[in-house]
Amino acid sequence: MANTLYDALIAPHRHNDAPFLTGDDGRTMSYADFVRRAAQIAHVLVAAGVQLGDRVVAQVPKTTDAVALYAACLQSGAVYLPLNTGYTKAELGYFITDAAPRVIICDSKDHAALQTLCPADASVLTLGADGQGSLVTAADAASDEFATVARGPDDLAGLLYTSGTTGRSKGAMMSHRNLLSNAAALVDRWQITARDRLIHALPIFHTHGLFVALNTSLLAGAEVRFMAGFQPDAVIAELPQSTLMMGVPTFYTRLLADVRLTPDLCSTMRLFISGSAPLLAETHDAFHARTGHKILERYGMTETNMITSNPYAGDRVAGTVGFPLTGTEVVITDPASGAPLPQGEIGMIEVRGPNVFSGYWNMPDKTREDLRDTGFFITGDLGVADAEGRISIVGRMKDLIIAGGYNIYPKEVEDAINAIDGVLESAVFGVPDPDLGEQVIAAVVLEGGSVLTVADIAAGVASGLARFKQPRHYVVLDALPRNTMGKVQKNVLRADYRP
Ligand code: MCA
Ligand code: AMP
Repeated sequence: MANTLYDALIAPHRHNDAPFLTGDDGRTMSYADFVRRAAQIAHVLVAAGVQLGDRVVAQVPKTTDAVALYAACLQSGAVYLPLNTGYTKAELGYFITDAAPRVIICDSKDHAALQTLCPADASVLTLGADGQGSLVTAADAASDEFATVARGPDDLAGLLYTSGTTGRSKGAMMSHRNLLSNAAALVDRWQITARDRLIHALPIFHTHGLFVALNTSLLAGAEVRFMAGFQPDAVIAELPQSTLMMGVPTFYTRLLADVRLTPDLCSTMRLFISGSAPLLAETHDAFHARTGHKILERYGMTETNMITSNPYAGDRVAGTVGFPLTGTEVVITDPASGAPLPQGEIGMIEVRGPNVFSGYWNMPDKTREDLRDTGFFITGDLGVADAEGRISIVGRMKDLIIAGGYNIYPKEVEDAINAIDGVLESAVFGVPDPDLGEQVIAAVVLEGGSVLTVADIAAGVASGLARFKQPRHYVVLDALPRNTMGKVQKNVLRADYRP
């Protein structure tokens, strides 16, 4: 049966004995083993009741079986829904209610908590960091041949939640076409081949580590050194055996802080890629001076996959995100009217192409707001194109903080703070951080007579929000600065509390 992504990414490796994933324990899963493992897991999903188009939630540690689970979802016609392992039970409850999955796969330690959130017609299976769990046991006993379920280019392959300015996360519906077209454009732009060995230290629950890094490797047949997380020691040990790395800017600033980073260490490396957050020109230049490599910066979003990239062969210009990928159109528009602006003017970045998602799950109104009838998606990022068409991102229309490549929407954090008894209102904003790019600060106004302390507020927030979203500092103010229209002036707060 034809299945767009499975046929392109996984089926061709059925008899490929080349290494695919090598974990921190030094064990390698070959491509052929991977294909067989995916088939075994596909049997487990079907036995658990998964049918065409059913969502499969995965909140699992980074293991090779977690990647096989993604492939198994493709092969069985399910929709893969990965979730950040840092999410609290309150956050998970929202996603599970919204997506109504048939199966939830979680770390063994979270089984009891997830069981209480599990819909009546769904079930929970486990996959732990040690590679053990009920999913593993069942897969070990299953056949390693599975009749691939038919899926076409417009069918859903993934549902990725992305926070929003309204404070409610939205599920971006990614089709087989969206993912395959983008992987193909990136393999072409970055010239990835079966001779590459990728250092993979990103989480696999977001577009960057999942689709950008793994779909391109699968398409090209590249080898992946699969690390549980970003540890400079481990990356430095692997650089001399590798050719490619993809990371967020924090990876590069942390590597630069290590004296072992030298041109010799990087002599087999072909390409360092950065994305998910702005790469400072000073980081780009310092990396070049230290290693001789110009980091290639690219730009993307969950809803669109990758949009632009600096060239592989041409000039990689610091502070710019390069040119639209093949097949993808970018226009810069007037944020108020939506009309295209003359070249050189700053405006809203809008994107159209086979990479752009089909809409938000269960949110037709929000989809209509962000996705025009013409097919252009309104990114919320402000940019400018130079005479050659090279794009630079100069700001954001959306109220968003990016820390270490993770997105934090202030509204969601403000809602959590405002819900605490004794808080009148709050404003959450980002300030520059040398390690994570930005860090989260909260200005809080208490109700008259409230005896709340900062520790009380921090504890109240911790119960509901993942650690990475929690403010690093709180300031208690008598009133928030507002303009004459009554709007909170976050620029004033940012200037006042800049480190
Ligand atoms: C960890 N912490 C963070 C972050 N990461 N806090 C804010 N922002 C973060 N990104 C918390 C930890 O819980 C811990 O809290 C404290 O900060 C210090 O942790 P540390 O050990 O330094 O963190 P780490 O484990 O080294 O992680 C930093 C990291 C990681 C390596 C930068 O966050 C990471 O891998 N980021 C990549 C995110 C990513 O893949 N983004 C792509 C999204 P405590 O001390 O209290 O315990 S996809 C996307 O954006 C689009 C599509 C695109 O274009 O790619
Ligand atoms: P996400 O919602 O996690 O998909 O994050 C997408 C957002 O990350 C984009 O809208 C941008 O604001 C930001 N982003 C991604 N890549 C870059 C980059 N290279 N430079 C600046 N911002 C980026």
